Amino acid sequence: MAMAPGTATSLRHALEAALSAGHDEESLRAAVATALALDQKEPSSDAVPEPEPEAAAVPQIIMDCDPGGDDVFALVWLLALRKQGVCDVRAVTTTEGNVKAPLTFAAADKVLQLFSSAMPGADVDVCSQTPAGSRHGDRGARTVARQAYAEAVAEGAGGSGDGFSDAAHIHGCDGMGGLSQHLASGATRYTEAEESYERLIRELDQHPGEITILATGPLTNLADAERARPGVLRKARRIVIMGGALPGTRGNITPLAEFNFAFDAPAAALVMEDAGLEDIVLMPLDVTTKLVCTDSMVANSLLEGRNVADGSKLSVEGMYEPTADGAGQFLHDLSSFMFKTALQFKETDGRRGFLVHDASTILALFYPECLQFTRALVSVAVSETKGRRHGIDTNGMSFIDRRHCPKLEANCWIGVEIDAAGALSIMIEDLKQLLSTMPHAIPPQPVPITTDPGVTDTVVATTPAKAPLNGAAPA
Ligand SMILES: [Ca+2]
Repeated sequence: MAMAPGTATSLRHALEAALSAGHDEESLRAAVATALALDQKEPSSDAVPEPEPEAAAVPQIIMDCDPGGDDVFALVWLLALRKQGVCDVRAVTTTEGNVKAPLTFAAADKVLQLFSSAMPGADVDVCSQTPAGSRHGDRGARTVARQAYAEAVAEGAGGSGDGFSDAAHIHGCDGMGGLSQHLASGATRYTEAEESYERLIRELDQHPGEITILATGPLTNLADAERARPGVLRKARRIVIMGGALPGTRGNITPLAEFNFAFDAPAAALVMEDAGLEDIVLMPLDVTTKLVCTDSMVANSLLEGRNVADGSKLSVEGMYEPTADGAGQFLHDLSSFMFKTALQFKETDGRRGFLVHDASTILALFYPECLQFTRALVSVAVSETKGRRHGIDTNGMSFIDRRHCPKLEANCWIGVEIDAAGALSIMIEDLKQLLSTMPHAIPPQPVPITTDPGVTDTVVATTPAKAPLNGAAPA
């Protein structure tokens, strides 16, 4: 590195002064050192400042989700990576899926509140989805529709209990095993939050080529964005989707279809086929059903030393607090709930664990070395849902052409093999690190907390909803 002019001048003066005074070598060294130190403290005005190193660009992420126990784990993992500084989370856009839209909004919002103490001042917006009939109306009409829908959902309307209209039998009536009643809400209500698909459009329009979308629910919001603004999805830097099942892999809502694709098959078909995307990263059941997060991983690794039993560390008010123990307790209790339903629906080969399907999207983005991919054109069948007569139900079925003939088109990189043990150990370690960064106690300061009594506080699920007759087990 070239020496700054001021430094050379100071050194010369120091050397000349020391030599003229007849100093010995030690004194000479001291004089030079003093000159250098002075020079560092008082750089010459004509010194050229070195440019600040540019911050490395990290993925700018929007998570589109329908929490959902495994969505919750994926979201918390994402927060852990944000805490590590390897990504930014611009928003969470919620969609109807595992449970109704007011409940997926509440679940995402409450989880973000719980972990907010890990990232003070870095709030993440949660966006909500208006019922389809009013989704494209004016703001007033949407608010009215959302309010009415939230009240109806709070009263238990909308679920058929057949495993097709939602997946509350797996995830609990509130999407998180009835635990939401013990979690504080943020300041924004379901009725007031930004519309999910409009947030997607806004971000993609304002930051073309920069946004990565992790989609872990039905693709309704992505499809709505594309319908409202054709071509907008092509502005995404990357779209990673948990969905589908390749031919030969059994579905989890029908023998042929995966839940996210079947729940809104027209949306899945639009995103996969009609939007003109060429590099979707798709994580189908072929790999996600290998991600069994076990009791041992949670109890012995993630929560090592925390000594939590079900609900043992709730506050005196019966709430999970935004502390390391409170968040650890929540993850423990959510896992315990998911273990039970996973066993009930025979998802884990008898192991006490649950499938973290949605965490596969985090894996694909940040730890692709745990995966092997194939390239193909994925199509999605759209047909009239035939419910339990599933022997002929192809709705939401995804398929690829495996014949050895030239392929002129492709739209996906599809995860086909996974190092599940490696993937799960990484997830657990990242989650553990996040917990370790959280405070051990709440500082005594007023925290603006509101609740949404019409939605979140009246919906209490301590047991799974009515079991579906088809044995469906969606993500
Ligand atoms: Ca999901």
